[in-house]
Amino acid sequence: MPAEDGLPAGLLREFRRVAGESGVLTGAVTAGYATDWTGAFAGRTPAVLRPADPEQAADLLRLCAEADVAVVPQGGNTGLVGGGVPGHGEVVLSLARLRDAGPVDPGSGQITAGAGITLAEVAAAHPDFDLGVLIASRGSATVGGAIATNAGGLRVLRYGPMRAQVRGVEAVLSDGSVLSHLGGLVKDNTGYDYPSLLAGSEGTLAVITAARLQLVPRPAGPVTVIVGLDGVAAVHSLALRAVREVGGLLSAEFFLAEGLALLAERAGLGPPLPAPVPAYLLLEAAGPGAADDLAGLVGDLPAAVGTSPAQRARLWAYRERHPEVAGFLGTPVKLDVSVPAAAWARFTSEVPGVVTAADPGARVIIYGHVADGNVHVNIVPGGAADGRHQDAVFSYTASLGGSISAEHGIGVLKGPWLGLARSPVEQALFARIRRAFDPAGILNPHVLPR
Ligand code: 2HG
Ligand code: ZN
Repeated sequence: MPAEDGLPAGLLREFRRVAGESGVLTGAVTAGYATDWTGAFAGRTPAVLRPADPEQAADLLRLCAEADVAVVPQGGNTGLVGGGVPGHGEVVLSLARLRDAGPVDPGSGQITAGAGITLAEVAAAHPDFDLGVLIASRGSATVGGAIATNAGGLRVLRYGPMRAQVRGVEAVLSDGSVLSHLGGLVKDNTGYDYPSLLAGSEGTLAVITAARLQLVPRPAGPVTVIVGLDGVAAVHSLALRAVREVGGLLSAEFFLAEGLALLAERAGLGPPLPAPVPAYLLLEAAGPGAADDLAGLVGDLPAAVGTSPAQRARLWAYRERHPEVAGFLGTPVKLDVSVPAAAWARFTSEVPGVVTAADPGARVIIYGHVADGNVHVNIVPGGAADGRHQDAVFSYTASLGGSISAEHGIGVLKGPWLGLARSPVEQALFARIRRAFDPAGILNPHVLPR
């Protein structure tokens, strides 16, 4: 078992020899790396390592492997399942300083970006291109972390999750070797697609130091609309019609009256529509015909439309600020599940009752991504956050054929429930893959089976 409390004598000095004084943090300044932004996961670390280049990252990792010291790789620390927080006294390997980025190649629409570049920076790198993955934390979330967690977000229905944007990676293994496959060829059928395997591996296989990303043409003339509806069944059927009938559809997101009321009360957001309704569907589309397609779809339903950047940002705030809502009331338990389309409306209307049956004092805020079946269940516990909320929501999700993690990963929050999603045979294979990449067993040892 890798050492987690304190460090072997002389190791800090070795870290400083590799990364310099500024590349090794100890003491009070490590606090921000040891807690997540929601406050749900708090740990401590004897050292935060901040390599300035991939070679330093490789040397630091090799030192940790030789000393049998556990490491938690960390990007922008925006994760929601505790997978990037040193909950057991691990060393933190922050990739924030790996910020080299090449130019966007206009021929292929690709960019090579260091792991510490933020998603917002990638999206802004060229006027004609955008990053297909759009998440609310894009100003802090980094390329490395977004790949390692296979981030999803607001445009998955159109462009897929982070895995689908990756054409190649550079990564370091715990033995200090550097894997590099950054050529970006679209057709490259030469064996195992390990970049795809690293996407969603949650820092357990290798540490991503750079990636070759496929960008998408920047959507032209995007139009955003919030439609008011009488419930989640109507939200679902209108979103599915939008997928079929609106050619340039980018997003289909929903939120409910309760979350909106809290945003009004705590964040001062005025109502999006003249009269309140039970459920809201936000649609965004771009390209020729987008405005007409959306108008045809919405018909006489109450709606607010945005075309300018300011109008669209105002409408998006209702949805993008929902992750903050539960935090207004307490320390949230944030669950992100997906269910088959046929079960989506039932799940979404019944899950608050499933939670309150397990914890009568809980508050439940529901919102998320409609077209890919992903519902965010944000819970402010009334009783202890002792796993009862996960038990209730995950069992219900699994009973409907759903997944206990649609986009945030397993981390430490969901580890005990992985058996609801993955068989013993699959989990044993996970452990064997892991040993092949990281025989020392030092990478994020408390996340995923080992
Ligand atoms: C979103 O879709 C994110 O807004 C965050 O996945 C969800 O905070 C959450 O639970
Ligand atoms: Zn989400």
